[in-house]
Amino acid sequence: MATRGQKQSDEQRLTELHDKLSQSKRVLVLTGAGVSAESGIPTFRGSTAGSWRGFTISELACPEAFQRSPSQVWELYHYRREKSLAAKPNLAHVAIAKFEQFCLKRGIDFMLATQNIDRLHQRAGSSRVIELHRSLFLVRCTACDSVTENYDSPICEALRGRGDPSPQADSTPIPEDQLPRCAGCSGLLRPYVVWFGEPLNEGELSSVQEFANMSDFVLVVGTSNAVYPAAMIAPDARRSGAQLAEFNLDASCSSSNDVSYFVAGPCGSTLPKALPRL
Ligand code: BV8
Ligand code: ZN
Repeated sequence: MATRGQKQSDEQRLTELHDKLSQSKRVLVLTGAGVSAESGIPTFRGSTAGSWRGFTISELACPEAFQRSPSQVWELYHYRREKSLAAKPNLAHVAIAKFEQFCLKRGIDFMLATQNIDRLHQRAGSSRVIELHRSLFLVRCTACDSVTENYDSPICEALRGRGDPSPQADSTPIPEDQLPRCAGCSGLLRPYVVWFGEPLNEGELSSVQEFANMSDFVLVVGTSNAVYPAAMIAPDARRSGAQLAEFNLDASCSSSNDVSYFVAGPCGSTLPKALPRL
């Protein structure tokens, strides 16, 4: 437990960070699953991790799993789509959106890059979000490759009531012709997220890397920094001269051993204190 003296110095550090951010010229915010944890969306790793039928995320978020069982993979993504649609942005998403407005007004270059696929940043009012792993609300046809946005709930009738995360849930495969299909060619649709083993959008990734490497500050929020290439962004920026400020429940997840500010605690409480707003 923090002593009174330590609490005071934590507050002083937050004030110092707040002041430095208002005087910055360029700031990148990089977020991960922890930023949505207080909206009720489970993380993948750490103490707030959820589990879907006992699988790890990398066992199902890959092309091989979709090939083996499109029904199982669609159940997982249907479950996550419905969970995200029902969730509300929390105080951390709002603090980041307000900080963007502050930066815009003050002429500070600002970029938000997220590993999340839930679209909660956009719903909190962030205007330009780089979605490194794309989105739960994009689908791609496996036959004609067309990509479309899709917010249908459920995405198809056969998935209604399916996707229960418990290992005892009904996992009878849904026939492929009843899974989400392309409106143009009737081909099987897939969730258009970046799966393990698939490349990120090269242009977007390099624009984030370039921005990070020229930033005064990179704020690393709610990520275990375990997934590449996103995990390299903060340490590379540090080597290029950016200061890192990290917001996480747990210091052991640090993105670099050279973090200027480590802010421990739920980011819905810590970010509103650290980020300037108008
Ligand atoms: C690729 C979308 C190349 C899908 C996801 C180098 C070294 C080692 C391995 C690799 C490497 N390079 C590539 C790899 C392989 C692999 C990889 O990184 N593996 C890891 C596991 C070792 N990477 C890839 O395959 C990538 N592709 O490199 O392609 C290529 C090039 C050319 C041609 C072909 C291929 C693609 C990776 C993308 C995977 N897709 N997401 C989906 O979600 O279904 S990643 C997955 O992890 C999640 O979805 C999420 O987006 C991502 C990152 O996780 P985090 O966001 O950090 O979340 P996590 O749960 O881990 O942590 C949460 C944190 O929050 C915790 O620290 C917790 O303490 C904290 N927290 C909790 N609550 C709070 C909080 N903090 C503050 N406040 C709170 N309230
Ligand atoms: Zn098609």
